[in-house]
Amino acid sequence: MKKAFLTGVTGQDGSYLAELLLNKGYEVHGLIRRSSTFNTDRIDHLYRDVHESGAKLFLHYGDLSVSGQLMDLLHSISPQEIYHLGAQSHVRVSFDMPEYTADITGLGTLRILEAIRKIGLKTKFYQASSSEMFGAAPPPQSEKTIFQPRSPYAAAKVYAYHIAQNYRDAYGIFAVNGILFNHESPRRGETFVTRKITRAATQIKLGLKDKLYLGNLEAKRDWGFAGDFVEAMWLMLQQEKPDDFVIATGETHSVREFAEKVFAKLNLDYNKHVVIDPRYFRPTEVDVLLGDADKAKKTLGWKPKINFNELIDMMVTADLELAKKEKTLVDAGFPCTNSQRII
Ligand code: NAP
Ligand code: G4F
Repeated sequence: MKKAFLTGVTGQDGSYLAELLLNKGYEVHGLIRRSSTFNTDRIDHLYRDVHESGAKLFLHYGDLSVSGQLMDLLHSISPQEIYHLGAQSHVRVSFDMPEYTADITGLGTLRILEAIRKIGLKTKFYQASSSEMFGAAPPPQSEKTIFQPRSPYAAAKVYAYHIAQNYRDAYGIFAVNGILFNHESPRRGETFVTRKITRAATQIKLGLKDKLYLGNLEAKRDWGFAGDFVEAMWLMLQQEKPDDFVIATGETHSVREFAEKVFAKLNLDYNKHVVIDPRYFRPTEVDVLLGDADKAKKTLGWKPKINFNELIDMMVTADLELAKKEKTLVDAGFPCTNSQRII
């Protein structure tokens, strides 16, 4: 039985990847952070009590800032595959917390690579690189495009990308960079723009709120489905040689278009509810991301299964169900706190 170690297992991608690996018969070990509230919602459906026989998902407390403990964990688990997905992953927040972002998103990668090197672990390593690294580079962006990072997050990811390549060249570690364009799902964090829109629009539909405050509506993104994208991660680690791959749908849409489609699907007038709030503008913006995933198609045989409209349908349907549950609570006299959150 193959063993995989995942950082970021409680995140959007970690949950889909854990599902995929468990379905393939892997034993999955995930790094989780201690939190005063539960942070395992996205993987609770996968977890079986370790005291029961047949448990295949094991969770370990740790943090990407603590190298000694990462080393101890990797030494004791000795996984054949490591998927490093953990990061401070929010671009806007990286302007508020640049040092923390550099530490976790940049140096976190180095800490794992150093652990692999020092232990002498024979393992394959996946680095969650990002299309945000392309920044100001004109579209379409491919593996050959020069990075022009536009945020502390992107700069940290560029460091992580290069250090993964360096450890591949210097120490022969099987390290790959998956340069993934934006990917979304009903499990997307609620402060990323797609989910923020589908959550708010469905709550507006049920009368739970009236306004949705957004920043730059003209930015364009190449949005795919997270469930499709984690398959590409796995495929990259099944290759004989380590290499770097762009993963994208090859279509780009503006934030405005995404919001208009969501509101139209719910028979709502977008103009009555969407309000621009400059607090969501970024000091420097990435205007257009559009990926060229030709190399992944040819080498990995990967292509996305869910298109833009299907992604919107999936997210709106799931969030409408969530909003209905919230409405039941509100009607019963319990406050719905979601609309009060700062996102
Ligand atoms: P996400 O939902 O924000 O998940 C991030 C994960 O990292 C969570 O499990 C989080 O734990 C964990 N984490 C954060 N800080 C940590 C720390 N100090 N120590 C240990 N774990 C920590 O992100 P995602 O969308 O799944 O993305 C996965 C990875 O791909 C990230 O590296 C992201 O930067 C990258 N990426 C994402 C996209 C995208 O469109 N989704 C595109 C390209 C690249 P908690 O649950 O406790 O917060
Ligand atoms: O949903 P976003 O916050 O995603 P962003 O910045 O593209 O980053 C995501 O994708 C990257 C891959 O390219 C990942 F590496 C990263 O970890 C993350 O998953 O914002 C998308 C666009 C931006 O241009 C932003 O300015 O939407 C615009 N936007 C407009 N109003 C907003 C809002 N973004 C957010 N989060 N909130 C708003 O109210």
